[in-house]
Amino acid sequence: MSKPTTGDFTKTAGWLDWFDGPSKPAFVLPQGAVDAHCHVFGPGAQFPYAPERKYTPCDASKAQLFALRDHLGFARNVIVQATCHGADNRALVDALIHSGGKARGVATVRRSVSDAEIQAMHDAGVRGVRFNFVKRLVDFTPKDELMEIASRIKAWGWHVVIYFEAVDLPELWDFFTALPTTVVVDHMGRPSVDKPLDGPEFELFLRFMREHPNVWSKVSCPERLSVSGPPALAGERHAYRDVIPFAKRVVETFPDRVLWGTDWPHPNLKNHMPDDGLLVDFIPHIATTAELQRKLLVDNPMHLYWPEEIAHGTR
Ligand code: 0GY
Repeated sequence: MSKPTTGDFTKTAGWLDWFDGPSKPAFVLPQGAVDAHCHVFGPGAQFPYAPERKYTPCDASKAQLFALRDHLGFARNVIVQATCHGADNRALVDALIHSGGKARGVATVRRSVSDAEIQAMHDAGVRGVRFNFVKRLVDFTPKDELMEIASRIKAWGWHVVIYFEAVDLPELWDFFTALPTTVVVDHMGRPSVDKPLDGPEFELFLRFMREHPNVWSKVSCPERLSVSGPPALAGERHAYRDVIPFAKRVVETFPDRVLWGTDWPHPNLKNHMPDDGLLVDFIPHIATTAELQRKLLVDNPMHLYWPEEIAHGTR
């Protein structure tokens, strides 16, 4: 997978470029594996970034994403709208349409979205909306607007993806537990992995999942959550070790409600850019049996994003 040196590739100061030439993972993904959290950005000249964005990403095109998918051994992608594109889902929809059915999406919409626009996004492959509560990424949206959106998209069989920081879960609990759809949490609700695994913060997240069977979690983004960081030695493949007990606990406690994704191209990371091959090698540390791996990477994402293929046995 190589980057264009001209054309749609723009490097932006203050934001790290994504990792070029990711390694080939040692872990062989199960057949039909889904990268259930990744993004496309721009190209900005064709799909401009949102004026209200809090960061400007590097362009990361659909062709580059699909090349990474093939390189790592994934069969499909779930492309998630990131805040830098606001509620303008054109880059996402363009990628879905050109994926040959191998990508589905999660959009961001406002209250003003029309039923015809929702239908057009559905036809392109959108299956959910994302509500982002991370304060460094977005301005506040009133909860009544979000609840209205959730109630509307439910009619299309879509779900809601939520992104928040662990410290904000108590305040958001009542809103989250009132959502009328399946609810998918990004990156385990961003636990502080330097706090105890059995401490009150992570226990609250586990309780959130335990008491609400409609809540799922992505056990993704060790590179964002880790305090210990990437491998210190070149060639070492065991990275982000401090995140393992947290992700493993979620996978083993809720094996039928977990998803995994690369988060490529890792927007808004300022300290280091992960090698996507190393991220794939993180998976067998958190899903330690072939059965858990198949649920995490194939069965669960297929259930949520391509249910018709399971129903018709076309997989
Ligand atoms: C992620 C994480 C981040 C960014 C966004 O929508 C976004 O801009 O989600 C982040 O900065 O933590 O999932 O891509």
